[in-house]
Amino acid sequence: MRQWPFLTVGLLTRFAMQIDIITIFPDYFREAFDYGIIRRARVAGLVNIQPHDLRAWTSDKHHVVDDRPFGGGDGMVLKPEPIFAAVESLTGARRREAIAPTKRVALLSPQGKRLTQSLAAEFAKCEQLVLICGRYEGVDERVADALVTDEVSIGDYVLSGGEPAALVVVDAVVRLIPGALGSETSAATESFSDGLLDCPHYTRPPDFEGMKVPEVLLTGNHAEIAKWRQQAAEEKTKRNRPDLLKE
Ligand code: 6GU
Repeated sequence: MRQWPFLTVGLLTRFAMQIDIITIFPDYFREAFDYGIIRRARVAGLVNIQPHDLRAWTSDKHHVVDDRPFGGGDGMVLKPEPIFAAVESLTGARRREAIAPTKRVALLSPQGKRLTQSLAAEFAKCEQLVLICGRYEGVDERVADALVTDEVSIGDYVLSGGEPAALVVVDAVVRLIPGALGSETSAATESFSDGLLDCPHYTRPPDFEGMKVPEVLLTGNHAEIAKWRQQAAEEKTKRNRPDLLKE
């Protein structure tokens, strides 16, 4: 019988997914993957998540990872050499064209394409995902130009570094690995999988300080409940995310 890292989930046999995070703050991630679905997926052997200190790939005495920008300006820019060396040692490739099609190398930066549920689903299919955490001031553009397969942003706001974005990507991806969620249906019924936000949910008590749970949910009429949920999801989407309804 094949042992780890092969896994059989349902009828499929696959590798444990490898996620490597290149960062100047590896300690930032110390406990981040020890909770909930991510912990469960790790314990089940579905995924191995490893933060790496970028400074390990420097060759100078002071482990310098950044330098002043050509052309002047504020802030420091992450140097290309340690990042190319890190990606080469983790993937075997130091150019985008040489990265195996089963692998993705993503630079996290506010200049990236937006993370979406469909990009997360693509990442969840690969055998290795390498996340490079940029700094707010910048990363030498040759990384985006020649090394990575994807440049990814998590939204239109500025973070001081890619580390919180890496947490977001890992969470969105790991829960889509087959076997990571308790029931395989739950990923298909939540927000964005059908282009709408999720419907509202209620639990006991049926009357909380005068705020009542919609009557239909208490009836046990599953056809009516399904109709209500679809309509409530549409209304909520229209109210909070009208952009999702415009095609
Ligand atoms: Cl991936 N990095 C930074 N620094 N800021 C961001 C971001 C990433 N996504 C949105 N804002």
